[in-house]
Amino acid sequence: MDMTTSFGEPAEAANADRVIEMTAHDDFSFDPAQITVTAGETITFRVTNVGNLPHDFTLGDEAAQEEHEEEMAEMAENGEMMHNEPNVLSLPAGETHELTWHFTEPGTVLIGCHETGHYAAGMFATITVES
Ligand SMILES: [Cu+2]
Repeated sequence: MDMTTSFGEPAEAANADRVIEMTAHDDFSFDPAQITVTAGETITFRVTNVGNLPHDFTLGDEAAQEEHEEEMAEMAENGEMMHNEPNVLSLPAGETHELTWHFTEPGTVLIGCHETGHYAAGMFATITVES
């Protein structure tokens, strides 16, 4: 769980200030698609894949999204599985998983799905971190 980034850091679910329920859909969307949090808040995202396709949930700024998109593409080519990263949830069809994150800096953070083609199709949500 050791990961500190410009967009925050992983946190324990027990320390969450609130829970945001989200769904991932086969039309390449997350609901809600716009989320507002406050810098300093710790949020548990409880995410359900309500579709039939696998999806994932990757929290990070634009650079982190692009990096993860490349990693996923390489892994798909090599037939590898995604390893555990504290800012990523793998969401098989029908499953619900949780990720808790402490937001430290004001700015914009994205949630992207990096199954092949999904992010490019617009599968992301935007988190506005207010000061
Ligand atoms: Cu997806």
